[in-house]
Amino acid sequence: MLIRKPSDIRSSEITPLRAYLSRRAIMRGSAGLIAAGALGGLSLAAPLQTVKSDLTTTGETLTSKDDVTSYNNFYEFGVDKSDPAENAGPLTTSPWTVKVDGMVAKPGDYAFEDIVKPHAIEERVYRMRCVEGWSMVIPWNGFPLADLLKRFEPLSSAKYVAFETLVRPAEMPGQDSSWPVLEWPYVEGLRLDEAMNPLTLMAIGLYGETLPNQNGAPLRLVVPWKYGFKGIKSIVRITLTDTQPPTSWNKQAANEYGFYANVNPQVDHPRWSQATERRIGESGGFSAPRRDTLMFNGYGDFVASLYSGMDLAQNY
Ligand SMILES: Nc1nc2c(c(=O)[nH]1)N[C@H]1C(S)=C(S)[C@@H](COP(=O)(O)O)O[C@H]1N2
Ligand SMILES: [Mo]
Repeated sequence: MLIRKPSDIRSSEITPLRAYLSRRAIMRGSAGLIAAGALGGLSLAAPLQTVKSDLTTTGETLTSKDDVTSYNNFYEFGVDKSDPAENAGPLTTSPWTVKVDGMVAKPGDYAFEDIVKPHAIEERVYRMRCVEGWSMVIPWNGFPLADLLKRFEPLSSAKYVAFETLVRPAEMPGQDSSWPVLEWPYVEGLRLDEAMNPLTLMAIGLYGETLPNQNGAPLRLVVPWKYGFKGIKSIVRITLTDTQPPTSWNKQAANEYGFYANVNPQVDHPRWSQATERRIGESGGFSAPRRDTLMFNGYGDFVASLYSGMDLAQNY
């Protein structure tokens, strides 16, 4: 198996989304399963056809693909930054079904292919800020969550969106651990207006290829003005509800991780300052000068109005 970098692939060879989706369908056939097995648990990274987006962040140096795919938080695969890249390869991501339920006119079990098919896949560069104090700049590929939710026709009573990650201990060794840090499934949520904000992305890829498993294949949330833990990976359920949903890190330590989790350099974590951050991959490594963290991670023009009148020290 020859592995080529995306830069080696001529644009004429880039698989249009429809061809990629049908290839996924073929992979589900028995011949495909044998072929997948022959790859020894390597996940299938397919090039994506993408369109430019006005909402992309400019003027930032991209974090290398190597750092984006090898320095991860995905506790279902272990708690060390290297665990997801080491352990997530064998995760089966096809077939993949997302249950949509709660306060929607069109609930159902939707195949990943049907979730994605109607949407143009955008390239959106976003700054990403982990609550632990490091940051990256990642070229995501995906589509606005708003466009997806509208297809399910939320009822006027719906006020929040809840998300759940897959539970599959046989393929997720962190869920099999005798000392789990978190309760499974990993759960997250957004207020409906946050979910409908144009910046909120359903990502299916990065760097122009389908998501590596360690980054949350086949689909995950990306909310660039919030701490990284809001960006729930490998989503299998989306529920519209009228009550604020529980969230994994809030359940684990409510005084440290709130529901909102907006990036805010003025509100420190109880155990460390949030005023500055370390950009992963910058020369100098851990001793490189830290950058100032920006309010709403620099996306205040788009989202500050969502929180007008709210005390952000109380609603952390
Ligand atoms: N299901 C699930 N989603 C998750 C996590 C996790 O442990 N499990 N970690 C979160 C945290 S803390 C961060 S910083 C981001 C990291 O995303 P990345 O590895 O793609 O950079 O994923 C978030 N989504
Ligand atoms: Mo994080």
